[in-house]
Amino acid sequence: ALLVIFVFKKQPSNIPPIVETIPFIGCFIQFAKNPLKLVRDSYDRLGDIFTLHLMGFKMTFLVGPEAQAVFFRGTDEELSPKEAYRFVIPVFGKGVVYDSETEIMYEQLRFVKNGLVLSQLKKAVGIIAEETEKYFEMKWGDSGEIDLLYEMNKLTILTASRCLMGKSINKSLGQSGELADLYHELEEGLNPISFFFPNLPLPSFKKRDAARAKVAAIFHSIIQERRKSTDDSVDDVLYTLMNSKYKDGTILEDEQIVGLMIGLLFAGQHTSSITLTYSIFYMLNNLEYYDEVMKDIKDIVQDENQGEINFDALKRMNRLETVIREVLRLHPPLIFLMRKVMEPMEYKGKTIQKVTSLLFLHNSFNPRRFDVEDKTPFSFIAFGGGKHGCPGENFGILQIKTIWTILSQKYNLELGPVPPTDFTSLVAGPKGPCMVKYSRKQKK
Ligand code: X2N
Repeated sequence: ALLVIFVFKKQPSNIPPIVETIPFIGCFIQFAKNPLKLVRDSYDRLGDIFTLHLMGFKMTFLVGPEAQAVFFRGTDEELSPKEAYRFVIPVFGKGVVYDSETEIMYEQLRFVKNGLVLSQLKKAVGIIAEETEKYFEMKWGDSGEIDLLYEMNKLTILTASRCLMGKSINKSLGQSGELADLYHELEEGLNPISFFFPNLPLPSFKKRDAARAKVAAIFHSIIQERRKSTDDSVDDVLYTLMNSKYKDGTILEDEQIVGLMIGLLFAGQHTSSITLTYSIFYMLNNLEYYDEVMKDIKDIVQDENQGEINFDALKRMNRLETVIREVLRLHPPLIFLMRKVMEPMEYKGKTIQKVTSLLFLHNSFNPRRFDVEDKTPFSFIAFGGGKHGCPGENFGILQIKTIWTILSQKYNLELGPVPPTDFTSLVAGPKGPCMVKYSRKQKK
């Protein structure tokens, strides 16, 4: 049994707090077990704005479209993402993403967006399809049993890194997966503990720093090679970054490009592989949607495009898109988006102080909800919103659509019920292993 101590601290604000807590730790234990349940229970009791005490932090939660609007409409001066996400700096690097002046951060965001414009996405589909085809032919064969999450993670490392850095990355990834292993060690540093204690001398942090140095060396050499290369057919995200200029006319430092690459590779990999895995589980546990998706693949890809997968065909696969969005609504890989409150803000007569977060509420699986457009602002926030809205949204969805279109035409799958969520990692995904049996479909 848990010892519950009642503490009545002087509250710095007039937002209802959870009072039955252990000093300092607060309700961290319930939070660590199932953060969404704790927040949902608190929402039922206290409404759409409340404060939880966690490990010495006081976190105010904003729940639902109305409350979330405050979050997304706040300026960087009022609600700082930089201050809330400091713990990613040792992994991504100094001077990039959330560790740069607000102006510079927005310019870097613009460079990333330029690397993911429509013309680039159209090319990305071809690259993702090529890597995916190769992967299944080399690794899966005719039949077997695999951990789907693990496999999709391996595959999205390949596809995302090819789209970011072109073929130059294959050498490093090919060498007995050296980069993949290094990358894994690097990411061990991005755990929930590091969020609460960014400066704790954990053993994994030494590994993290060593791994970052090695990953950086590999990326630096790719940049150097690219500079010397006479091949002018390359134009991936790396190319865009190398040719971007800040407003003052300067270009990105190599160290900044390396940091952005590490951040983007992380962003493009875990969120996608988790969402892809959950989407597959939902489709095969709700065959009515599986059938609809497969009919679209037959009509659009096989009949109209003679089996070729391209951007326009994928764009028209609406049911697959609504399945993915519904999975994201039910299982957002990023369960909290955070800001540090720099200046107290008002919501419904309540003063918001300290850190603010927000999340999603569970419901039943119904992709058809997206058949009618919901015009409520900030009702779907798997990709965030406002000025910091995810620049990778289209890329991520395309990546999932491409991989599923190829996988589902090749194989029949056999799997169990939808797995519960593992909240012990920073990006929340299905509890593994997610064992799946596959066998090659007979060619008709
Ligand atoms: C008691 C461990 O401690 O078992 F990546 F360029 C790249 C998301 C920040 C989530 C913080 C949960 C704490 C569980 C503790 C880029 C694609 C981004 C965007 C359980 C036993 C990164 C911290 C999660 C606290 C919940 C950071 C990502 N698009 N990717 N058990 O977002 O965007 C990027 C952006 C965050 C959190 C927590 C536990 C740009 C334990 C042990 C203990 N959370 N959480 N991205 N817990 N335990 C990203 C946003 C940015």
